[in-house]
Amino acid sequence: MTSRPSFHLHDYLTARREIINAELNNLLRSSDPSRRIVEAMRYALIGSGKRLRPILCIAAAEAAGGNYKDVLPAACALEMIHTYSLIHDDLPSMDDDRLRRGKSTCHVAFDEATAILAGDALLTLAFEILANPDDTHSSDLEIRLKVIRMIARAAGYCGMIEGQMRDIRFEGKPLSPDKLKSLYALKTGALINVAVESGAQLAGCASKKIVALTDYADYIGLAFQVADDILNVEGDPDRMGKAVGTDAVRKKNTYPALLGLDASKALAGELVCSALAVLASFDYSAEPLRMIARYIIERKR
Ligand code: GRG
Repeated sequence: MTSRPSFHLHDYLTARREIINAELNNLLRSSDPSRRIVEAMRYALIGSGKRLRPILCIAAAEAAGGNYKDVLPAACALEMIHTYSLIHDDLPSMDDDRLRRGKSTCHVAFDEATAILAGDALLTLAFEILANPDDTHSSDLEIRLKVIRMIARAAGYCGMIEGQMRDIRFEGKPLSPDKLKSLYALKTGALINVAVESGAQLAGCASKKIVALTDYADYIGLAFQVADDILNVEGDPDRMGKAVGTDAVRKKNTYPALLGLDASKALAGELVCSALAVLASFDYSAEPLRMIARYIIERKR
């Protein structure tokens, strides 16, 4: 009898990050690096990000029987969209943060106008990559079109942007747990969900499995945000590469503010258990997704 190979999340994350970072570099290489806009895009994109969304896209493709090569451009496009959202979120007109990914935020390192344009440029480049006709890996055009639309909706005014709008509008005004949950489903959950679904779709996953994978993504998306709220209270700013304690200062609606720290930690644990339960019918190929679910609430950054 052959025994199952043991799975090491750290090695998996390191290997996938290397592939993603190399491809992100490659995708920006064609642009003249001395141009100020390219310099700002590269500054924000290349560095110490966890690459969670592209890794989820790849892990979902693998769980669906596909290969990382099938989804690498889409995975990189998702990281560009995520990075754009961080650049804009850090702007003086939004959260006015000075530290991100262990270094000065883009508008501090460059200037506000350049940071706005770098965010815009990463967002549009993401869709240029998704629609690239020379990408021979994911050949089914109907699926690619569906994925492009899904990603646009998740990032746009019915997804992440609406979540950010609510976050700003409700700052300092108490929200019910249900309203906070739907705000987070939009602000953070939508992009995490579409990372998983696009990976599965591009790998040709059967629709029944896609339902399970998107349920998994909903659970871990919320768990990720609850963990982020907890880290904002008790995380180590040096390890996280960004300021902590900022949510309380801004009177943001968060799970620790609403439920307290202990109940928030319990909730994060329950969400991960639910995420694992919906993957019960998946074989060993879903092991990365299972381990990532656990990592999401155990991480220190
Ligand atoms: C400005 C359109 C627009 C949207 C902003 C996602 C978002 C909406 C803002 C980010 C601010 C924030 C702290 C959100 C909470 C969760 C989150 C998305 C954290 C950052 O993501 P990580 O931890 O970051 O995956 P890295 O740097 O590892 O990629």
